Amino acid sequence: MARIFTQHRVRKSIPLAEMWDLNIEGVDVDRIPVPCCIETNPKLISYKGKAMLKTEFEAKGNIRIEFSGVSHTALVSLDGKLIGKHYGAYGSFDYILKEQESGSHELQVEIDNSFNEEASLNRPNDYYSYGGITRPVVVEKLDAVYIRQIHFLPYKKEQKWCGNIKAAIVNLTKQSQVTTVEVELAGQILQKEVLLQPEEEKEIVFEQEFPTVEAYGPKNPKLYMLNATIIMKGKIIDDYIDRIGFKEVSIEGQDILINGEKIIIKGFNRHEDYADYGCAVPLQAMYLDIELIKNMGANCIRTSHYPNDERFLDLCDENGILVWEEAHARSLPEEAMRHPLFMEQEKLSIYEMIENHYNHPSIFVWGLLNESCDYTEFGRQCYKELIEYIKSLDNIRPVTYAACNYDQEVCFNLVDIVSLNMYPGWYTDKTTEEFLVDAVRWAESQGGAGKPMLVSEVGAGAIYGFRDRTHAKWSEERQEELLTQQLESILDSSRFSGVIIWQFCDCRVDTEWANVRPKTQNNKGVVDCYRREKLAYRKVKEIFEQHEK
Ligand code: ADA
Repeated sequence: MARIFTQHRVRKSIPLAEMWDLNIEGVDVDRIPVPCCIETNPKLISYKGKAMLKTEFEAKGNIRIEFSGVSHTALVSLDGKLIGKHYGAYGSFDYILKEQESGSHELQVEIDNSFNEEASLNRPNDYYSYGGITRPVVVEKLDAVYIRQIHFLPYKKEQKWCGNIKAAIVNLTKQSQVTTVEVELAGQILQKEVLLQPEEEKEIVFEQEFPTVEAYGPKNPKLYMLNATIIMKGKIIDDYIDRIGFKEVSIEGQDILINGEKIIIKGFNRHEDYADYGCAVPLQAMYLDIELIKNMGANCIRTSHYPNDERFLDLCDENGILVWEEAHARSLPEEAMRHPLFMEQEKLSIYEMIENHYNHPSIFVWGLLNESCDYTEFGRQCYKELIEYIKSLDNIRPVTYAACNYDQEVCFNLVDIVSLNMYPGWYTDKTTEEFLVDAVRWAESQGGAGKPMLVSEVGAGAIYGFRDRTHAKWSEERQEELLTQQLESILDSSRFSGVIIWQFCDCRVDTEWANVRPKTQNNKGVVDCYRREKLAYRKVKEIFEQHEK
């Protein structure tokens, strides 16, 4: 996994070139960095279709190839042989290749970012479906046995912190193997002897009290390194390092609690989108985003509308920024949810999100299906099946989704937190106060009675640099004025557990949205796509800091 800390000291990564060959029929571009959106090349700025990327690396024996994100479909071949196909621009996936010949190997990835019948979650939308290997790729050398995954679950027992550690260990050989699994965490060393049958995967579970650790929270994002190793015949042959936090999220009546303390959410929706780099946001830009979001006094980010690059989640962990992470989907009508591939593709996005991001202490809620069909019996069955699937993967964190069908909603009784998107003063003349009264009525009467409520989207558009004394629509003044009214009303309401502004930064949208999106961008950012502050930036900072809790 590409992380911002060292994940392996023993397991070796095989170096990959930063520039790969690129081949698109009829296009005169033959090289590209990885990671990178193909749209970064001016000749490909609006390219939709297939592209072949290729590189070589030296290896032998067992190897693991991991892609943190390929947008949106990847056909992966090694030495001319297809090893897998993956759909989903925002999930990590990997391939294990055993007993490779020693020498140079050719890795080929055919990507496809076109809107097509096999990509149920990518449709012309109010964000852009970029193309390319948009997140890091790693190739690792594996020994006879390796650690596939570690999940860490912190919990309190009689006021003491405890941890449940699940390690998935895989025997890559055709012989049975005796190994020792060792986990070191917060000064404690846990060990178990394990017999693995040929090619067996086994889950090893440790339960342990950690009486001296500090809790993880927004004000004290205390992280601990969890170091797991596989020992065979007295030698460490594999390791897996992760960072964890001792945090519990719970719901008490209408309140969301972190470690037993009520929290008021003051957050931003953030698209992974940066000017000429598209969704392949460089780490430097992620770092800048976190610093700007912290500077405005925010304590939360919603990864609208897909799982994020894990390095960004690492930054959120380090800074105590709470994360609402959501599976990929934006505003799917019933016909899109009836797509024959929808359910399996949405479940894959959910699986990759939770399986790979489970340990991040910053994640306090899982989200899904933003503004989708939650107003018909069919839609309700989809939400129900998918929420049950989320809970089967993580039955601790609460689940929510951002709703906008108001008095038509029929799914509020499926979620732990009722979240609503609203744009008073922008899409409707209704005031924020009127909207909040209605929202509570809709929640109370449609299955959400007594549950915590969040305003998951609120905001207004502004074209960066457009200043206007009349506060005309799209001026920075108008955005500042509307956000002021919206935020003050919501944060003054005791019935809501907080607000998530739409949105942190402007982002590119598909050309089909150009009629309603000046510059073919969603301009509701408080900074533009180059992170240049609009008037609203300082106002949000002032309001969030006034409501410091
Ligand atoms: C919706 C949607 C966002 C964005 C927003 C807007 O709430 O969830 O993705 O499209 O509206 O800007 O109108």
